[in-house]
Amino acid sequence: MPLDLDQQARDILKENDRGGYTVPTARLYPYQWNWDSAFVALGFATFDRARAWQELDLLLEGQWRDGMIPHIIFRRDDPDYFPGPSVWQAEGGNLPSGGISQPPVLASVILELVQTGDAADLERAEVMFDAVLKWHRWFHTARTPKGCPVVCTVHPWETGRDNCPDWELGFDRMEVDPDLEPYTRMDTVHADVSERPSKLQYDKYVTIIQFGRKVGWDQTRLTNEGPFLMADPGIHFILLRADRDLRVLAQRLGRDDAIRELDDFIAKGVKGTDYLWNADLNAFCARDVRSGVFSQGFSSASALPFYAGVGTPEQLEHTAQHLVRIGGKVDFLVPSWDPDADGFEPQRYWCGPVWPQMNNIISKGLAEQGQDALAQRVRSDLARAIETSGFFECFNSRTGAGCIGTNFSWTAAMWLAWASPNRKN
Ligand code: 9WN
Repeated sequence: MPLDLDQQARDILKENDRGGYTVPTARLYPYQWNWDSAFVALGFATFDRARAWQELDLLLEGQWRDGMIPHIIFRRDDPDYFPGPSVWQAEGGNLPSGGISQPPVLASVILELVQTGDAADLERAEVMFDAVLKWHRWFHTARTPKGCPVVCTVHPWETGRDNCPDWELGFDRMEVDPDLEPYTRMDTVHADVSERPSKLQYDKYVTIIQFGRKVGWDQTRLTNEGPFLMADPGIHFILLRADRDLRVLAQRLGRDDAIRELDDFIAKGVKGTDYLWNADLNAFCARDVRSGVFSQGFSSASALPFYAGVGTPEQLEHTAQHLVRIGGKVDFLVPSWDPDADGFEPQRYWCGPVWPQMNNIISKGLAEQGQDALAQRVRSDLARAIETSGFFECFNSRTGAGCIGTNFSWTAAMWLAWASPNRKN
């Protein structure tokens, strides 16, 4: 059976190929998404390395002049998705795009391709280095409000964890724009409404877009004056890991000129980590920046300090204990939200399902830090969910049933690159 699944996974990536870039799934997400594409490149690399690099080339085509790599690149207008290019009206680069970014896994993916490849891979990485460094600099400047010790986020979509209950804190502080333009959601045409975010959440997502438009997508203004400002352990830990990986790449490439700047980014990330430590819960949690209030649940992003190589021995021990506790409550680790916290729903988008790409980076970090049993469980739980249900976008953490998008690119990629028993990691 696994061999058959390997073939299915390769077929999904090829079917979702739109000529050099891959859509996450047909209809529901008909464009190129930022962190999806990075994970997808790892899947392609298992059978077509040239295609893997092409995916990343096309992602970089969407980079803005200020350095941001947007969360979506719109190469055409597709009526299947809301909000499309005419709603965003964000033109900071050469292609129409979303006006926000997404978790910066790109540098880590590039390093992985280099470490598993040869001189040709290093050459491809060299061409991309400056663009990626510019993106990291953008996070450390445009998304770092004055006086704040960590990089922040202005929109739940930027975190990639759209309707995780973490973001209710930021949403509670904001009003829906009284001049909200009428809109028609398309996600609920393609997916079950019980698995998607609510109407009020969509109204607030669109309110932030309207603010972005009002300030002409000036990213510093969006950060400092926008309606939503939270710190996300996901972006924080992923960026810290990516800064470290970019530094390793700089050394491989002899780019000594970039080392000091990367060291500063890494030092800032390490120092800022305690800002996200919620001592009431003994966990790294999202935090509303303007009020200082912490979110009160362990999300899948709370499990990433291992991946970032940061945290005290006590903080890491508490984090591992949370995973053990949660592992006793669900059949499939790692749910996107804490089963013991308010708002847990094992089938509703980021309120409780298991996400393939999150399991990958969580498990990678756990394995690197000697947490072998947990790392193995996180990997085999995802493999079991895929074997049980197929290549869904995410999976109900209690039953393993597939949720939302089918024939999903990052699920296929994570199977090929990591979770398949045929894969020797
Ligand atoms: C908004 C594509 C993306 C993922 C995100 C996931 C979902 C979009 C949406 O789909 O977000 O960016 O419309 O729901 O939450 O992580 O990148 O797969």
